[in-house]
Amino acid sequence: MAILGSLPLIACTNNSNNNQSKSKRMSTKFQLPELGYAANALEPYIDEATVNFHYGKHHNGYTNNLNAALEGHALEGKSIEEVLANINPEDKALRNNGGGYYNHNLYWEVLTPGGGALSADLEAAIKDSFGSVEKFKEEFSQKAATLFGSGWAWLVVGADKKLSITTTPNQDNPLMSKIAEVKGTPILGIDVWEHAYYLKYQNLRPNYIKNFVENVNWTVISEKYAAV
Ligand code: MN3
Repeated sequence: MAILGSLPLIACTNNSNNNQSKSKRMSTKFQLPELGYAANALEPYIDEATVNFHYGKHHNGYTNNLNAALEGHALEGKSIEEVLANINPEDKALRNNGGGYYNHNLYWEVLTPGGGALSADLEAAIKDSFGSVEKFKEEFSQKAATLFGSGWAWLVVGADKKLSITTTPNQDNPLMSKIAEVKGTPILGIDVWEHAYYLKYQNLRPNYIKNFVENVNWTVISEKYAAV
C-alpha cells in the first residue's frame, strides 16, 4: 500500500481572465489524504473531537503550509519522500510542514480501524531486534512516554531491513537524511504532541500511548515493512 499523498497532484490553471497572455501556470500541490474512516471510528481510544481537530485543523494546516513553503522552491514537484530527504536543517518552514504532512499521513494510516495481524516476516524481524512483540511494545511505549516535549516515536526499517525504535523532536522524522540521528523508513509512528491526546487524556500521556499501541493495524504496518 503506497502512502497516500506521496506525490503532489499536478494542476494546470489557465489564466482565463487574461486572454492576451494565454499563460498557463503549472502548480504542484500536496493534498490532505482522505481519512478513510469516520471521525468516531477510533472511539473510545482516540475520541471524535480529537480526530476532528487533529486531522481537520492540524494536519490540514501542515498540508497548506507545506504547499506554501514549496512554491518556487527547488524541491517543488518532488515526492514527499524526496522532499524530506533533501531538507536542510535551517529550512524551518519545509522541515516543520513537510514533516508534519508526512508524519500525520502515516499516523492516520496505521490507526485504520479493524485490527489486523502481523505478517510472519515482520514478526520475525521484531523478535530479532527486540526479543518479542511484547518487549517491542514496552520499549516503544517507554520511549514515547519519556520523550520530552513535542515529537514522535518511530519503528524504523534500516539497512538489511533491520528494525529499530527512535524518537524525533517536533515534526522531524527518520527520512530527513540531513537531520535525523537514526535514518530509515518509518513504518509506525506515534504523535506525542499534546494536541494528539490532551482533550481526552489530559496529562496522562502513557494511557494514550497504551491505547494507541494496542489498536494499530498490524496488517497495514506489515505491508509497509514488506514494501521497504
Ligand atoms: Mn499531530
